[in-house]
Amino acid sequence: MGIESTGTIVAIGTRPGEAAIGIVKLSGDKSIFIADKIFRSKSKKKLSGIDTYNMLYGHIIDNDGHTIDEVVVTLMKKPKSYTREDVVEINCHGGIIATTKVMELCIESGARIADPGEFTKRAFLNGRIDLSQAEAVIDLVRSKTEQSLKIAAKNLQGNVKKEIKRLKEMILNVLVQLEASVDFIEEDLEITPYQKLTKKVREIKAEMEELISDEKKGEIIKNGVKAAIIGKTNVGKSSLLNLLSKKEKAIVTSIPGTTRDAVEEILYVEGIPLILVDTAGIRKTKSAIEKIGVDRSLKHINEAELVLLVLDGNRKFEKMDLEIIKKIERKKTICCINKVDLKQNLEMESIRKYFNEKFIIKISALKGIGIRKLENKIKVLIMDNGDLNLEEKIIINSRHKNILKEVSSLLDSAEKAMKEKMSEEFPSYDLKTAYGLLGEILGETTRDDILDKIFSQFCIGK
Ligand SMILES: Nc1nc2c(ncn2[C@@H]2O[C@H](COP(=O)(O)OP(=O)(O)OP(=O)(O)O)[C@@H](O)[C@H]2O)c(=O)[nH]1
Ligand SMILES: [Mg+2]
Repeated sequence: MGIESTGTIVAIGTRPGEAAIGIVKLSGDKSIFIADKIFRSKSKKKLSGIDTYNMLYGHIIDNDGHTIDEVVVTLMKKPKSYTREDVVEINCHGGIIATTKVMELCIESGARIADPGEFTKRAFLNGRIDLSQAEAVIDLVRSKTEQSLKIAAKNLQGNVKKEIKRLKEMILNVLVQLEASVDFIEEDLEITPYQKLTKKVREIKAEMEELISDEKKGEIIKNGVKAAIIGKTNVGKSSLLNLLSKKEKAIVTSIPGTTRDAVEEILYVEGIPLILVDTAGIRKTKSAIEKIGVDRSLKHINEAELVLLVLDGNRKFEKMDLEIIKKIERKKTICCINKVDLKQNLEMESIRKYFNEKFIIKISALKGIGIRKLENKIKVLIMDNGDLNLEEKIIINSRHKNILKEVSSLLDSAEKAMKEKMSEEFPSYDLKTAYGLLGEILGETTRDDILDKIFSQFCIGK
């Protein structure tokens, strides 16, 4: 795709298919000219003759003079438009034929079809937004929860941009002082204000560490967490999946070994997207099919970040329960004692040895008992006790995080150089590199292939 973007581009900005309206967007120098060629307004006005942010009502006419659609056309003149170029939006009646036909007419009149994300790319190349804001556009489009939408909206407003600029400023400040000290006291390094500057570097690093640690929460909100429901057969795993997802997704029967294949469902627990898999009950079996299912359960345990272990409160603690517990030793686990509506025969003392009391809870998947509590525990465990409220925080993405990690180790190196009283070129070099790296977050110094990768994630017409 190359990083420049030239010519006048056109795309259908709405989803193809039956809908109330469909929008064809034009951006570039010839937008107004092209639109005027194919559009006849009721009032006989031309787009070239009206002010920006005005609309005209009329018809799109093809080369043979046939009416293609009845439309409303909006004009947004440069530089106050999405791309900072002349933009024309043609609101057609929804439906794939009308919009496609209008787009084809635009192409015949000199536009070219836009690459995915090319409108946003132009907004970036023309300096209206920085790279973190362009990334926020993708996040906004893809948001599946209210929280992730809020994060994306804030980043689109420049939350990340402002913060990174501030950090850059702070590094620059240290650099300036470092270089100033060189000019004045060439021989006597002892007088260089290393101590003061080391402290500043550490402060900058601490701020970055906070951004890095909050990133994980943002990632969870955006992409969800993999969780697996596991346990021996017939304990109520599928019943629990159905209850949490409020659907009759998995088959429930009183026959042990009902679930053979893993059943996956995406659901939201207190705003956290959970990719929850119900697995085949683990037991020793001679059935070849069930064996495969059990193997898959073990694989899901490995992949899951969170495990919901289900035990049957009505049955005694068995060797198989213990074997399963051993397999999940290092996993974040909530131990769900199911079937509390029945007589309890499970020896609680054998369970308490393995789990934190806080994460043992009694439920009934059949009657819906203890589910609110379970949902709350899931949230607490996933968020490391932290609050899910990310409104006050700046949430960066994983690309930003990787850059910040590099920057952070450069700051370490600068700090070390100063502590060891090395000559100032050394810390200065580290800090300059760090400064440049931060520019990659904003798109100032980002390599073309990375830019291309980011913009290619967009849908066409954005
Ligand atoms: N009384 C009572 N019965 C339950 C409860 N939860 C599940 N059951 C019953 O236990 C039986 C097994 O439930 P499932 O959800 O199929 O159990 P499972 O763990 O998925 O079983 P497999 O797929 O065979 O491993 C069914 O008859 C359920 O109705 C509960 O809380 N109380
Ligand atoms: Mg099942």
